[in-house]
Amino acid sequence: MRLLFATGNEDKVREAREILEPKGVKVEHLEIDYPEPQVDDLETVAREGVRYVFRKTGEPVFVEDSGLFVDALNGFPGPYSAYVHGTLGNGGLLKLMEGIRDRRATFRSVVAFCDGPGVSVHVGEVEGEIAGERRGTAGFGYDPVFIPEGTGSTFAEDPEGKSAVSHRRRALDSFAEWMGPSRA
Ligand code: ITT
Repeated sequence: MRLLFATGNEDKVREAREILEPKGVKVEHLEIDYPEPQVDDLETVAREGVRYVFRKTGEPVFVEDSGLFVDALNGFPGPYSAYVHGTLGNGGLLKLMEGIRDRRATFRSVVAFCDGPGVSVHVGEVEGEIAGERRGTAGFGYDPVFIPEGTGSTFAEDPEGKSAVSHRRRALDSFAEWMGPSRA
């Protein structure tokens, strides 16, 4: 089965392919900008985004909205993660965390799929902490500063580990399971 993935982020497409193609789902990148309402939950952004894209294409399509929620910052940057990464970057996040001992954070991914009137939503999360400094060169975005629980390595130092436990892996596994062998 072939599915469109509407995103402006090539790295997300690469990871979605690694996760879905072994399950028989061919992921095709649809580069399209969809309006992202400035609301504070990822699910609304993903639901509205996928409806917008489905209206345009008429083809089965999914989008994914993700965010990094830092406990000590009351969940910031959360739904504003893309903006914050683009403006402050990882250096800015580390600066905000200076002197903070509680470094717990959660990466969350919301995948929304539409192939008709309804939208199905699948959520994945991974808990971890914000590193003291940038480490590693793989991946993208916040990967050099996020250490998943139970390992000492950032996502950027351990891309295989990332692929096994990431928020995107968990959301897409749940999506693939929902699709089942008959759809996939
Ligand atoms: P879309 O076009 O799909 O929206 P985007 O890059 O704007 O692509 P998001 O709004 O979902 O995506 O991104 C939230 C931010 O979190 C953005 O800065 C990403 O780089 C970052 N991010 C998302 N997933 C990540 C991951 O697996 N590792 C590191 N950073 C990630």
